[in-house]
Order: sequence, then structure tokens, then C-alpha cells
Amino acid sequence: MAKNRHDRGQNRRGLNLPNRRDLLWFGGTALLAAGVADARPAGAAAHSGPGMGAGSSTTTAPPIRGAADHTIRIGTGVIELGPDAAVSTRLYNGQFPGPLLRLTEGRRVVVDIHNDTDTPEQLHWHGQFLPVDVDGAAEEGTPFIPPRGSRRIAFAPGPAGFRFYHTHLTAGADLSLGLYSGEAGPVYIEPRREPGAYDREVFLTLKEFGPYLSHMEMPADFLAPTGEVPGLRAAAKEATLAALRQGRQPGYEPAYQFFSINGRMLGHGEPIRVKAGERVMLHVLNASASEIRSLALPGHVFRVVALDGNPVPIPAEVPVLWLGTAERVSAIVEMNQPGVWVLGDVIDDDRTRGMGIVVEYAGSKGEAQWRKPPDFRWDYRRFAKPAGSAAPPDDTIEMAIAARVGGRDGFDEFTINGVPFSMETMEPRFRLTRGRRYRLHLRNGTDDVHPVHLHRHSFEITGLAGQPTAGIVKDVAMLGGFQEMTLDFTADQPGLSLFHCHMQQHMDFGFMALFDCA
Ligand SMILES: [Cu+2]
Repeated sequence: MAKNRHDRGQNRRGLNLPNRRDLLWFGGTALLAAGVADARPAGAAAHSGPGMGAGSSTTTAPPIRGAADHTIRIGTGVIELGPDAAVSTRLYNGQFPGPLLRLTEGRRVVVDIHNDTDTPEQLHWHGQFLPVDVDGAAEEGTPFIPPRGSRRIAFAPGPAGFRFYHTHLTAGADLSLGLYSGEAGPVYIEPRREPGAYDREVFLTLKEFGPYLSHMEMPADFLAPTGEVPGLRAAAKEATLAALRQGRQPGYEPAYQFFSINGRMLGHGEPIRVKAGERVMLHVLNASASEIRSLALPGHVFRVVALDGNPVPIPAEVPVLWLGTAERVSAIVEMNQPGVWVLGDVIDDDRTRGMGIVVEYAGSKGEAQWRKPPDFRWDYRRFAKPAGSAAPPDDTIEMAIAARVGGRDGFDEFTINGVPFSMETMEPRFRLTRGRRYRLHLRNGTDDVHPVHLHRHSFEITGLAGQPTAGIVKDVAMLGGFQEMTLDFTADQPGLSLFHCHMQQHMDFGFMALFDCA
């Protein structure tokens, strides 16, 4: 399949796509009214069912007393991305991104979460090692935050580093829910020591708004190494042809009208103001529901010091950052090219639609400049232990990923070992023994890049496209099209832990599994 953005904004399915003037009325409900079936799986509203008992202890636990350290209100609000771009969406505390929460590793916090919407909500603490009753995933047993109600939770934050919080609903075809909304915000858990010296830090949350359903393809040719697993591409082509012969079409892909950093389109927010000679730590979060993002700053390089908040073994300089959905990169930029620059996405279409922010040196004036960066492939191994190879695990879990083209309500359905995740059966489910080290061996039988995420744990990337590596510790990693990847982790969290692709449309349509640790 062609990997370009040829049909952004086009209307192949006869959907009634709004124009800019319609934005305040625009959202998932508009698309539903236009005839897209509500394919939301049962999980979004279910509060009982198999495996839901894991979090029930909170309902009988004694109340958490005292004042809350943080209060988060979930509600619908309007954000002004630019002068002609106001969108109505769900937000945390009426803002985007949600407030930066600065926590301290191990120091207990009490958080009140109020839900001012009519839909049950889940707030997930992405990248932290928390019990199932606070982690924020219904599949694990976390209680919902009831509509027009609230939940008080308490937890000891950790591990240290750049984390985030976001909604964890199943959206299906309802593009007003889940990560299609504005429910995401950064978390910084103060570490005992900082990875590298810098003068100040800037948090950047990358996010699109105004979602609609399209058949746009994502760019997929930016990863290294490039080796494919033999046979996977041919098998997928065969399956696609079979689906087409049965009259099925390739599934919907979300697309977006507006692109922003920290809730402002390029040129419409405050610039990042710097001085020559400063070292600025950028904490970049890709809070997209479905898009892989890139960032470049003409004339400058990024010294990557942490991935997903975890210090890398070898900090290294790169001209471009690539982040799958939910990935974070912490990189230091030495400000040594005075001027006014665009820090923006390398995809021209997305950058000109707003995915960028101006970097302005003191004393410099004029129009912000953009220059195309050199060709570059993103390779996690660049920051890994040199010539590293991980110790053998205790056990290996095989996961073969496949897609059923147009297999469910016009969306592609995803399977792990032939099984799409079901909230009714709570399968696929893998039983783990506490304390053992596991190797996930993922084989991607689709041409999509899948940013896979494991809740409540970190994993070490131990193999990419058949090449061994070691030392990169993350909670999301991009699995290339028709490629394989191995991720090692120690099963040290009792109860259920969700594993899923962080693309909203992939997790909602089957790409999820549970690890059940006894
Ligand atoms: Cu995916």
C-alpha cells in the first residue's frame, strides 16, 4: 500500500466532512449522525463481567482522608488552537494539555478525579508501576469514574521520569471519546538525579484535533533496521486480496483537521524563547490517538538522554525525533544557531496545518524559518548499550499480530495469535509467574507500525528486526511493518496488566491482551 498522505480531507466513504467553519459542531457525534455505526465494544460502559473483580477492593476500602494533592476535572470545553480554530472536546481542568503534574518518586499523593461528563471514564497513569485499582484500565479491573461522579485515589508515584496521564476508554467509532479527545497531560516524577546538565526544561505535548474517518495511510518508512520477517508480507497480501474479493474495503483510519503543540497551532502560541548558549531540555510527548510524529529544528540537533522517561545507556545526537503514539523523548538542544526557527513535524502537510512551535532567540526577529532535515532513520539501537545482548529470559511468549481487513464495522480488526481481544472472554490472556523474566516475541503480520504498550511495567528492547540489542528501557516501542521485535520484562506486578497497541483504532478493534500474574 502506498505510504503517503494523498487523500487527507477527501471523502471516500461519502462521510459528511465538515469545513473549518463547522468546527464547534464537529466531533465523533457528527460522524455518527453521518451514518458510521457505533462500533464501541462493550468494554466502554461495562462495570462488571469476567475479571472485573480485581479492583473491587477500593469500593470497600476505608475512605482516603485529608486534602487532595491534585484535583482533575474531566469535562467538555473549548480550546482555541488558533484564530479560526476553536474546537470543543473533552479536557482535563478545561485546558490542553492537562496540568503538568510534578510528583516525587515514592511520595504518596492523593488525587481527586471528577467526571463532569455523562460517560464513565478511566484515567490511566501511563508509565507508572501502580496497582490495578488505580492504574486506570477497565480491562485490568480499575473501577470507572462514574458519570457526574468522582473517585479519590492515592498512590506512590514511580518510577522517576517523564510519564503522562490520559483517558483509557474504548472509543470505537465515537471520535469524541478516548484519545481522540483532549484528555492527556504530562507527569514528571522527580528523579534522584537528572540525566545530563541543562539550563531549563520545556514540556511539549503533540496533539491533533478535529478527528474524522478517512482511508489515509501513515508514513511507515522511517524506522531502522529495515529487515522483514520472510513470508509475512506475502501472507498479508493474500489475506487482503481475499477480503477484497469478499467485498470488504480497507478499514477506516482516523485523520485530523488540526495539528498543535501544547494546544496551539504553529505560529499561534507563545514561542519558545531562548538565549544563545543555553541548553534546553525538551520533554516531548506524542499524545496522538493514532499518529506517529516527528520533530526537527533546523540547524540544531537533539541530544537524546531519555526515552519514555528512562535514561538511555548512550545519549546520542540525532537530527530528527520520531515518536509513536504515547512515546516520550527527552532531549537536550544546545541553542547555538541564533534566529527564529520552526521546531516542527517533518511531514510538510502536518506542519503547515499546525504541528510545530516557533523557537525564538533573544535579539532575533522575523518570520520563523523551516529547512528540511537530512534523510534520517529512527533506530532505538543508536542509544543502546554498545554491542549489547540481553541475558536469556526464563520464558518466551509468542505473539503473532494480524489484521482482518475491514473485518469489523468498516474498521480493520486486529488479532493476537488469531484472537481479537474481547471484554466478554477477557482473551487473549497469558498467565505469568511472579518474579520470572519473560520475552515477548512479536511478529507483525501487518504493514502498520504498531506502538505497543505494556501497563504497570517497563520492558527492555532486546531485539529489533532480528538484530539483538540491550539497555533501552521503555513502556512503548514501535513494531515495524512485517517486522519482529523482542521485549523483555520481569513479571513483578500481581494482577492483570494490559498489553496493547497504543493506536486507538487498533486497541479498540482487537489489538489488546492481558497478562495475568499470580
Ligand atoms: Cu497498532
